Amino acid sequence: MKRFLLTICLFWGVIPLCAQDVFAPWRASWAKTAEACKPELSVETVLPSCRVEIVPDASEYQGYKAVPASTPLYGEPLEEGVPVFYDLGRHVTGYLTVNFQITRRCQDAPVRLRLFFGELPSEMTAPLEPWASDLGRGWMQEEILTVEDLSRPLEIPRRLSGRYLSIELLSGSRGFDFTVSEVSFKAVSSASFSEYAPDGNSAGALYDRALNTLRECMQTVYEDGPKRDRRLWGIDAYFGTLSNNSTFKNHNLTKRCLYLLASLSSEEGLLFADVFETPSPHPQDGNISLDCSLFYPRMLLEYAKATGDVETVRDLWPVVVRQVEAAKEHLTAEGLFCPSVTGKYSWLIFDWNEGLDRDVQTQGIMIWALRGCSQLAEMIGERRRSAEFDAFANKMAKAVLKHCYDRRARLFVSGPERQVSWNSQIWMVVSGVVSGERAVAALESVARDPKALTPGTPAANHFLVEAYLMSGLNSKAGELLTSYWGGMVTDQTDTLFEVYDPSNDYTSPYGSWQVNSYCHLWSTTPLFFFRTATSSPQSLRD
Ligand code: RAM
Repeated sequence: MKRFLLTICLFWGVIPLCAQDVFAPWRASWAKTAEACKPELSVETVLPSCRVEIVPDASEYQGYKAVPASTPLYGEPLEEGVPVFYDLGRHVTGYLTVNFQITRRCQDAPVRLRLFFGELPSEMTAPLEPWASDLGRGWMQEEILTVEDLSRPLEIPRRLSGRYLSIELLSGSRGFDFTVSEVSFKAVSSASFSEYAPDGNSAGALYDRALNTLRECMQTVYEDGPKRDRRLWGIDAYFGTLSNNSTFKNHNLTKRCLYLLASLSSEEGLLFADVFETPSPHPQDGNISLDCSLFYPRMLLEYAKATGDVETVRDLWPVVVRQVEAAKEHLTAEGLFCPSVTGKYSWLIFDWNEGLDRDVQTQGIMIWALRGCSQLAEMIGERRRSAEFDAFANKMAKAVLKHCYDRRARLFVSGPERQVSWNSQIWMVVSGVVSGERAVAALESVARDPKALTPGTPAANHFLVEAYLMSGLNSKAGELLTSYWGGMVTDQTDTLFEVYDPSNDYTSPYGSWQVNSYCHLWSTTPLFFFRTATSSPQSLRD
């Protein structure tokens, strides 16, 4: 209670906001709680299901597939320049060990090997040079090494994530031959490997892939993608919370992430968009994003709704209030988001969508966050604060309806160019600015506009499903889950992707599809929709 009173003092003027570190009274305790919530990782040994050949097939995603090889799993002597490929049978994250066996004479020279670990068949044969991405080539799971003693297990220290392995002899010796005698992989996750094993759930393959993806991303934090970026992002953790609440219910993982983000916030009390756990917890400095920080109250709300843990809401209340108060500095007096007031934020993150005008979207995200803050305030008995949050949300809703709603076209337009985008309509529905017939009209009007910018990521499409469900357009929600997420279901992968464009297998915000993550947390929320929609009066399946 003392902490809570201190909060009241801090945020209502008794402790001056000009303090060096606004969260100094709580930061150490938040870090301690985050550490105390660190989960143990389950470990499962996975052996390859078979040797495979990577063959072109225009009918497959990105034009390649892995087909079982006629050769035995082990025993064939490695030939220089001829890689051998293994399929581990499913996407795994963890640590690889390879054992070798001399098949002719004895080792008389060190050998140079190239190991490559990938998520898709196409990754296994695609050239890495010239490197085309603006992200580091280091993300590619390629290990070039010299082995002096093939009698010892080769343990790769780097954590790997994917499904396919290639082993290539770059340089051997005429004096002897050797083969791979065993490949084994220690898969790790903070989610159980047995619970919720693919059960042919009525949603079938999509549900199973979403579950596999979630399990892979649930490490000692919610990782956005276990191959890349391998770290805690505020936005992705929100989606992970929804999916985890609907499946594994490892609520301590969510709690850890909430406390870790809080403990690593800036001295001005702003949340960083992403944080690292190692070598010791630290934020990606310089990466503070207004829209990302507004997902935090909603993540806390989903955690609190699932657990009833009001104490944590109270403990993290200063973080919630600070994010919203700071965002308010970017509004006009009328309550309209004004991006020109960049201030403390480095960028707006939501949705990889070239050319998207984010004014209306950010207005919606903030109203959505405020509505969440109002519910959190109710939970901790702060009725006056709850009413204040709602009143401010109403003010912002009134302002965006006044300035950005095109009554003739019956949809919202964003920015000085009055841009029409799906994202603007989605966020005006999700935030409750429009509902009922007006919400349906906005979603149907934008669908009729061929020039309207479409959602850029599964994260944005998640909110389109939400908008459809909130507008009673359940069959459209079901169609979108089936067509968009269903489009990621291939028999060459068993996870869901960071980026997916039904019209272009090679789309990438990074300049190279090879560095895309094909196992990404924000794509797992069919797990949430299948669980919650079936409990709603109108199921996704109606
Ligand atoms: C990339 C990843 C990550 C996302 C950020 C905004 O780094 O897709 O998951 O949260 O962008």
